[in-house]
Amino acid sequence: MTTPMAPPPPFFFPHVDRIGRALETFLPVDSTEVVVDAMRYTLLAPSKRVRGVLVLLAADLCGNATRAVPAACAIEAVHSASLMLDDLPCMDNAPLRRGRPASHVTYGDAVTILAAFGLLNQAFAHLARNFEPALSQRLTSLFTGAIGLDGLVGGQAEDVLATDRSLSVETLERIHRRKTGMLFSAAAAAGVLTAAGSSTDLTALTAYAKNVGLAFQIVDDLLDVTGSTAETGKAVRKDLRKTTFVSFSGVDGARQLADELCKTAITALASFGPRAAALTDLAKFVAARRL
Ligand code: GRG
Repeated sequence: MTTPMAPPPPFFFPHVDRIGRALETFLPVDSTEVVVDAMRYTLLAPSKRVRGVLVLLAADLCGNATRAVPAACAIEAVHSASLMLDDLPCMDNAPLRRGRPASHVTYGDAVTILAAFGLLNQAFAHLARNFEPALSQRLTSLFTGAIGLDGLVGGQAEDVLATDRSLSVETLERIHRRKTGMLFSAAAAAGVLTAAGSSTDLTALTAYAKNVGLAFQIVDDLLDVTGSTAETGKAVRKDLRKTTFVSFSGVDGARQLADELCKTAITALASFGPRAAALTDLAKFVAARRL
C-alpha cells in the first residue's frame, strides 16, 4: 500500500534527481539479501531530499557542486537510518513513512535496526571511497558529530525521555536543535568542505543551516497538527503526548517563529548577494512547506 505524496517544489527537481540517481548505486545493486532490501526500501522511497539538496546548494554557492554528490548521498543515508529508528514501536511507533508502511511494519524491528546500522556504515564507507583521506576524515568527523551526543542520538534520547512530561522552551529548543538541526548544519558544512569553501563561507552557511534546521522541525510539529497524510506521506496527530512549539505558542505562534528563523537564515547569506537565491528559496520553502 502506498499513499501519494505532494511533490517538492520545482527548483528542487534537478538536485533531487541527481541525488536519486546517485543513490541507485549507493547500495550493492545485485544483492538479494533481505537486509539490503530493507535498506533500499527506505533509502530509495520518495523524499524531498532536503539535507542532500542543502549539501549541493552550499557546495554550489562555494563554486563546485560536482564533488559534493557522494556527501549528499551519505547524509541522505544517515537521515534514512534515523527515520527507520525513529519510527520503531519503542520510539515514535509510526506506522507510515514516505507514503509507505514504515520499515518495521514491512520488515520487522530486528531487520529494521540492522538495516539502519547498515545504512550508517555504508554512509561512512561511501565517504572513504569517494574522497581523499584528509577530506574523508573531516566529513566523517562532521557527520559523527551530528549523529552523536550533541546531535541525533542525544536529541532523540532527551525527546524520548520527555514524553508525557512538560518541558521548558529552552529544553524543547535544545532537543530540536540536536535531533534535527545538527544534520542540517552538517549538510551545509559538508557542501562547503567538498567545494573547498572559505571559513567565512562555513560560518555563514552554518548560521543559515542552524536556523533553517530548527525552523524545519517547528514546521514538522505544525504539520502534525495542521497537515495531512496525503501531503506528508506519514501519520499525523501523533505528537499529542509531547510538548512541541505548537503546544507552547499555538499554531500561529509556531508559524511566526519558523518564519522568523527562516528570515534570519536568509540574512546570514546577505554577503553572497543574488548568488544565494536558491538557498533563499530553500528557506522560504521550509517556512511554507506542506510536505
Ligand atoms: C543513529 C542515525 C541515528 C539516529 C538515532 C532515531 C534517532 C537517533 C533520531 C531521530 C531523528 C529524527 C528522525 C528527527 C526528525 C527529523 C525530521 C523532521 C524528519 C522528517 O524529515 P523530512 O521531512 O523527510 O525531510 P523526507 O522523507 O522528506 O526525507
